[in-house]
Amino acid sequence: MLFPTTIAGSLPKPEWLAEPDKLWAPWKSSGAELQRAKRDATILALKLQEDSGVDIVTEGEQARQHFVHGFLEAVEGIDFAHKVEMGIRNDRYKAMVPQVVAPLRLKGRVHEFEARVARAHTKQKIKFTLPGPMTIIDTIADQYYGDRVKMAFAFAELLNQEAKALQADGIDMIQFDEPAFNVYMSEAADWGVKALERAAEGLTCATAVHICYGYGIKANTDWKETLGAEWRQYEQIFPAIDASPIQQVAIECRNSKVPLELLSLLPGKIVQAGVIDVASDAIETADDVCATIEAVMQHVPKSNIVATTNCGMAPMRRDIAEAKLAALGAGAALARETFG
Ligand code: MET
Repeated sequence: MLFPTTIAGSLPKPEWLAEPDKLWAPWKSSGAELQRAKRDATILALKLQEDSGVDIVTEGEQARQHFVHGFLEAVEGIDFAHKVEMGIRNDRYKAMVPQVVAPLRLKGRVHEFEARVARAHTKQKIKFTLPGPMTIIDTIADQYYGDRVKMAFAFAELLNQEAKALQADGIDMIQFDEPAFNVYMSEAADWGVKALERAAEGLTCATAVHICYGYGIKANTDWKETLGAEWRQYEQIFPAIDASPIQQVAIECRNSKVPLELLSLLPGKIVQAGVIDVASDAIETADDVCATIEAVMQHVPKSNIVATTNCGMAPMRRDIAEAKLAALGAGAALARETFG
């Protein structure tokens, strides 16, 4: 089937699970009650995607507070009690981040609960997202390794363990989120892609990397204002990614200043093209989505195009996110009809 659909990963959480309309939303309950709420929200996220015509569904990242820290919480060797302020993504935001203080090890499984809930409640293909090694080390302080690359590879090993376990849980695609690639382009090409390959080593399920310009939060929209008329960050990293065994690349296209001809630097990849803007509350029409797909088709063979969202919808209003999901499904269906 042409133009299968998926999402970057996260959906907003229901207000009975976490405080609405924000990133890092505090949970509304704890213990067994929180666990039940996470399960219910996961099932709801699957249902909303299925009903909207999303083909490769996710668990909506309902069981984690943040796309990076959801993983870190399961890692031993990190001191969460003494957070320090750090400028992250090249000082785009100040964040209070935990510190690595000892050798890194997984305490156990990270996402087994929600992966199993998801597998039990949908017959569709499931994509599961994990933060990429470079993005992780840009979101945590180091008091132990003394070397960014060494620490990234230590995390890559842990990611690999969890990714293999997710595959065994029945997950069909693992996507590593690497927004940091768009900030540290030469490091990304130099060692970031290799760390990603380590994280994906030995996987037999589909693999993807998501590289975006961030959530629709103010720090990001302000940053985008400084990037000029043409965003060419992808140009520096795509050749290294195209040469890697990672099979799919998720990028942003809708309302983006990325020149789409850069996609021709990925001749060997499936392109998950962002056709839904997460930085605007305006709901795309099916025609908008179809037009973005048509623009991508000028540079990517149509059989290699998957339609997705530019980034996660975690901080968005729920009604808007749901309308955008529906637009994604309807727009891809229209594109199939028009270009099939
Ligand atoms: N998988 C993450 C999400 O969908 C991607 C975040 S990249 C800033 O929220």
